[in-house]
Amino acid sequence: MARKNNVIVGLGETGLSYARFITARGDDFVVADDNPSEKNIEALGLIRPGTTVEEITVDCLLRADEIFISPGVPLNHEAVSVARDNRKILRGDIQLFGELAAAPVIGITGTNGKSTVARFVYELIRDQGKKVSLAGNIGTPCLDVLADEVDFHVLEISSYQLELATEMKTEISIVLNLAPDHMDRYASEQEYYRTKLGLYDNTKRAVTNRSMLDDLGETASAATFGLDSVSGDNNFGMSVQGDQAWLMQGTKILLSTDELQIKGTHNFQNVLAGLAIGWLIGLDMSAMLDTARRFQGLAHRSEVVGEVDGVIYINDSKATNPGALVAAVKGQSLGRNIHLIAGGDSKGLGFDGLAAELRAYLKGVYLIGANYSALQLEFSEQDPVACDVLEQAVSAAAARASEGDIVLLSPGCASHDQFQNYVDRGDTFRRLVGGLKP
Ligand code: UMA
Ligand code: ADP
Repeated sequence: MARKNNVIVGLGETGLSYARFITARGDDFVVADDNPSEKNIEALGLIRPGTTVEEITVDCLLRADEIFISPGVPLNHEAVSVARDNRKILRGDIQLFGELAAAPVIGITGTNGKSTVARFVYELIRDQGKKVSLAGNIGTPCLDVLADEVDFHVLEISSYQLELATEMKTEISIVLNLAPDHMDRYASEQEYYRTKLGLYDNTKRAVTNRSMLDDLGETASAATFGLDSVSGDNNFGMSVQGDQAWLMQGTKILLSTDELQIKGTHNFQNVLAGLAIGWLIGLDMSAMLDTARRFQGLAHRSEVVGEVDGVIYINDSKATNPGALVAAVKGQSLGRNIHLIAGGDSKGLGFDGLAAELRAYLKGVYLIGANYSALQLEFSEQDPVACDVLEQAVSAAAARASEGDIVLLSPGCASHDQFQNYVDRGDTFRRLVGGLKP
């Protein structure tokens, strides 16, 4: 029988995982990438010495029997579109994983909070002595954990990955929230939302956000979470009285939010979402609450990186869309004034309404990055300080902030215009804060 002609499209982390996966199957492959990095060409050489990388062309893809696509390569890429029109088989790693995984899969998507919830669910399961993997958009490509012998796989799944995972089977699926993002990839917000909601199509048990019920159509909820409190053990929520708030399961108090290390209403929602998943898979509630009390969250998400002269500096570099920025500002304020550093690559998103929504929280606005003129217009009432680079923004905010204020980096934009990625942007902020003199 003739060998299949497998083509891997995109030589990033996913492309390398495809190369390992296909090699382990004993098959051959060709790799195509428009702009491969030296580092990844070297990594590929370790998987299969002597492999060369072609450009992604129509010719290369039409020769393929199966095409393994990386999530960052849009399906309307010229050559990929032609391959689709010619009915070539397009594979995505998440769909493949769903077909082959031996253990139940917990799939986590949504616009914001995916990594935080995925990590939290991983810790909930791990802390109860069970074996669990954590992979997907959070960093480790899912095919790299396929062979792990675990009780559960926790997968963070992006909308890009969901495009080719339309029949992805999961034990539990959650769509945390929906807000505009990635308008450089989707024709409309509706198209982006539909892609995300597709994760519910083939799940055994859906965990849903009570504020999204209008979006859910026929999806039946096995458990829900939200900021109100609703009776029923499968409904996780909150009860607020004055300054005090409690996480609830139905009408039972689980814990006070003061007991948590992670702060902000958005993070309380993330904890509730994780507890709902843990409860559905039968984890012990009291042990889950201990994990919740210990949970530190992830770096670059509302992370306190310093205090200088009574001013607290918070790194929320992972806020790459306006919805995340709003959640971070509201979640962090706790009655303090905020000096917000924002801006970067807007990914085609608009900022309308941001200033009005955040007016009550902001004492200063400092703008960086490619799309700062749109932000400048939006925040014109707050008299924003235009800064070329992050260094200027940190010095300007430090000069104007007084004791008790917060300086928050929550860009609401992607970082690629000035940084390698959000980690580079957050690390730069941390370093600049470290250099401030008391
Ligand atoms: N490439 C092309 N042509 C294109 C686009 C890309 O040839 O038109 C090539 C690039 O030259 C590069 C390669 O594709 O060599 C990169 O592939 P990729 O963008 O799919 O990136 P990976 O390294 O495979 O990482 C991907 C996810 N990246 C994206 O979806 C953009 C990672 O999420 C994920 O951690 C990883 O798979 C493992 O699952 C990152 C991300 O930014 C963190 N995700 C977006 C987000 O969170 O907003 C969706
Ligand atoms: P994702 O993986 O979806 O990008 P993260 O957990 O990495 O999500 O958090 C990214 C940013 O999103 C945070 O820095 C914060 O600004 C914001 N955020 C986190 N959780 C939520 C939430 N539940 N709702 C809205 N915004 C959130």
